[in-house]
Amino acid sequence: MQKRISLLLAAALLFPVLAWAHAYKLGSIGIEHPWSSATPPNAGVAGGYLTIKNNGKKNDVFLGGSTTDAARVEIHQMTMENGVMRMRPLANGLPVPAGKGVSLAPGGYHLMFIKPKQQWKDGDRIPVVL
Ligand SMILES: [Cu+2]
Repeated sequence: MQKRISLLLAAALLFPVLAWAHAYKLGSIGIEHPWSSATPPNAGVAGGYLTIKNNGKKNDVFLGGSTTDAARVEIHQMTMENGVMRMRPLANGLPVPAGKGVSLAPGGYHLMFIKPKQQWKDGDRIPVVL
């Protein structure tokens, strides 16, 4: 059973300063398949996933986002340490090299929504500004 919540991405053009180091390159950045898993009641966090494509000629950095449905949004990296899955925030953002794509997916990089304001149910749509 896979429950998926779509993330409604606000037009990045309206909020370039919040997300992209190089706002003038927004035209070359593509966002694909944003989604989140459903949460149990009173969940402390929720994961968000998407693919970012940089079709430009310059490297870029994904710096994060915001949403009205959680306290804040972090970019996390999942790693194995001594057989235990751990995750930590990426303090300097996630590099998106020129001509390449980066996927945020379960088990790897992901958006971490801290303190969702209500339970996220299958079919919900969560607005996120990147
Ligand atoms: Cu996380």
